[in-house]
Amino acid sequence: MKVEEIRKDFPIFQQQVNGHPLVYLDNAATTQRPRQVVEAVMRFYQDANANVHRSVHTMSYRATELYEGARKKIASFINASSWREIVWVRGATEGLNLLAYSLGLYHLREGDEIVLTVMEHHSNMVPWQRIAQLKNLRIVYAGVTPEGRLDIEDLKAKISSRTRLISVIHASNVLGVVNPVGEIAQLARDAGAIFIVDAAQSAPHMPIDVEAMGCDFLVASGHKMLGPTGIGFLYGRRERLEAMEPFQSGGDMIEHVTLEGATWNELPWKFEAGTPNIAGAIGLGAAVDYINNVGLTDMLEHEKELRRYAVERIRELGGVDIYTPDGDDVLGIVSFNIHGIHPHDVAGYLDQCGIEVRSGHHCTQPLMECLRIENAVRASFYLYNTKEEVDRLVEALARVKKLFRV
Ligand code: C6P
Repeated sequence: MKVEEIRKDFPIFQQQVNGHPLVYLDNAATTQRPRQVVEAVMRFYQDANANVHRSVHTMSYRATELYEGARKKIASFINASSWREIVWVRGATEGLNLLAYSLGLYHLREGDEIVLTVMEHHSNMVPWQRIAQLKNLRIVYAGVTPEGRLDIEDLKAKISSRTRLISVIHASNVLGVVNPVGEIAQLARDAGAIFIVDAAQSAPHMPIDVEAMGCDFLVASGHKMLGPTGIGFLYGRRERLEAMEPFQSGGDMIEHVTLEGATWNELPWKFEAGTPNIAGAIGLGAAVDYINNVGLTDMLEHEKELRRYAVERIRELGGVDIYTPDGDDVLGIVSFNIHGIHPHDVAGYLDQCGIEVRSGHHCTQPLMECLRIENAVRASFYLYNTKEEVDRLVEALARVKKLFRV
């Protein structure tokens, strides 16, 4: 991959932070945007701005074409069988809330069980907990193995005749491990359960094929894959979406309204109430074009190589706990702690060196509890990162160890 060429598309890397060239290693939180994405959003506002679906004028047709065109790009990006299976949402969080409420309120009954894992992001835990309270459902959690992988045997043991739904993180935002979703899809089918995949951390980094995976639903966030904030997508198998009630209600999601009630629009608009994030969807379409041009397979190899290199060099420092397991099933994420230094102090020092990483619980407090920690430092890589940047990270870590005398 021509990383130096790629970096030229990202104006943000031309700046200095705290007197140093910016090293951006917080890509699991949000990625940077190439100028192609920024320009697509700008072009929409400058040349084609209007509301979608509502008006018969030329500008509205133009906006609608761009907006719906972006949806088709997402459908092909994840190999959905139809663009009608792609619902625009604000991000993975809204996608999971949509599912928790639309499925939970109408399709789950008292005593039904939901299987999650302890490595879920809070977004795939808290909405289910709230629905479980409302509807008297039971949530059971599959654990992680000591080396930091999903305990698949435990997951199998947690599936029972009462299991109605299984929802699983595809790639952990802390451990970087990719879960065997194909195998879990088969377990869900055997149990007659709905299967949901949280692809917030996988869709930006590895090819996704929802047909081959066999999931019923999948969610992802645009801002973690070079796209704008406030836009993401929910994939849903057509017959599942057809059978579901809407989440939010208002304009555009209806077919006909009387004073007594309403009927619903066709898919996918049944789930898109109100004026959507038109510019965001168009920007995400441009982001997908950019990723396709570079090639996800090459990106994945590059990011895994950076992770391998970073783990090796961080390990050499000594006095470090690394939570990310080794293996080819691990994406470009390294989570660690330096003995005797609080992760926020590490991240604060790195920031002084122009190096941006995340520290904290990463919205995975139950996973942190399993790891017997409260917080960790996390470096997460993307296509524009380099080995030289990893070197700068490791050199700064060595300095912070000296500074704290550990
Ligand atoms: N993780 C991180 O730093 P939103 O905020 O809706 O775009 O994505 C939520 C979400 C859902 N699932 C997973 C696996 C995630 O990693 C995230 C977001 C960020 O790890 C922010 S907490």
